[in-house]
Amino acid sequence: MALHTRRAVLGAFAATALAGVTGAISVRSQAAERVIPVRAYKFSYDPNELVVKLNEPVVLEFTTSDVVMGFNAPDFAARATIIPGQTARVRIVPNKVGTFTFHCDVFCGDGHEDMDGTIRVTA
Ligand SMILES: [Cu+2]
Repeated sequence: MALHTRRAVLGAFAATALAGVTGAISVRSQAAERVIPVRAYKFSYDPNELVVKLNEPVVLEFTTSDVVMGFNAPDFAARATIIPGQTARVRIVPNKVGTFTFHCDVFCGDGHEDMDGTIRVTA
């Protein structure tokens, strides 16, 4: 095989491989759910108001570098234990419009009782 022919073959292969990757990404983004990163601190969440749309599934991703904390949203039967160095994922499908409270349900220190936030579900 002449050198220039081999290059052309390799080029075609690279283009095909790239198209495959691009295709995979676009398929994935269509199916991917909205992710909301939430950082937990002693004794707050950032952000502490999560605004989501009715019936649009979201994945909350909790991280912390402080101590073990919790997330509990009783209106959506959702909870997680947030462990330093790990990511805790909670999937919620907001099925009602309104403002709902979530709170920390793992005792994490003196400010624990005030550690809360809201999920605002809009139509
Ligand atoms: Cu706590």
